[in-house]
Amino acid sequence: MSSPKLPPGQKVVEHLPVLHFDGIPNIDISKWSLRIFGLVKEEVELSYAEFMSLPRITVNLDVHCVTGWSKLGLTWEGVSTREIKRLVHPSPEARYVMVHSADGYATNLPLADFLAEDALLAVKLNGRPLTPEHGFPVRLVVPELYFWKSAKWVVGIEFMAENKPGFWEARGYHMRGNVWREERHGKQNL
Ligand SMILES: Nc1nc2c(c(=O)[nH]1)N[C@H]1C(S)=C(S)[C@@H](COP(=O)(O)O)O[C@H]1N2
Ligand SMILES: [Mo]
Repeated sequence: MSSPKLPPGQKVVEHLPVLHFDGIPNIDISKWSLRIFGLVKEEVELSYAEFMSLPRITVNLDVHCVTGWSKLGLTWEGVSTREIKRLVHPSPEARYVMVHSADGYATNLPLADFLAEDALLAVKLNGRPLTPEHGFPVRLVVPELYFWKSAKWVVGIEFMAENKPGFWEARGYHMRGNVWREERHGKQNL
């Protein structure tokens, strides 16, 4: 039996929509940096050149927006989140991650989901550099969780002991957001 491709309550779309809560932030690559901080042995701040010199992986991942659309079969290239873990050595107490974005967005996820085998900080989509509307220069992409967890325009990754709600989680979305369990909304958030 092959595993289902489409999570419950989702419809396939032909083209990847563009969705964000506010505008596309203006990012000057000479000033951009990725700060990895919180419960880590070594805090790190990477320049664009430093980030782009990290080893990369290429994965095929479907994306599923909580509003009901799914785009199947996207190819993403970027830095594995496991590479980020190797860089900073999170402390054993770290169990959650908050991802911070240049547009003021943030989203929280369990460390185990952040470190899923195919999870990555993507710099390319379908062989081309990310466009500004899809998160240039760097966006998170995590499998199995609704696409709101895949923050665009990432500038910070914070390792935490306690779970905290991000932008949508504070507005009623689920703290985990697993697509197969249909974890769309959470009552338990705050
Ligand atoms: N920084 C940031 N990341 C974000 C969002 C946002 O508003 N700001 N929206 C999320 C939501 S709800 C979705 S569905 C996807 C959309 O990504 P796309 O525009 O590349 O399709 O980005 C996610 N990441
Ligand atoms: Mo979404």
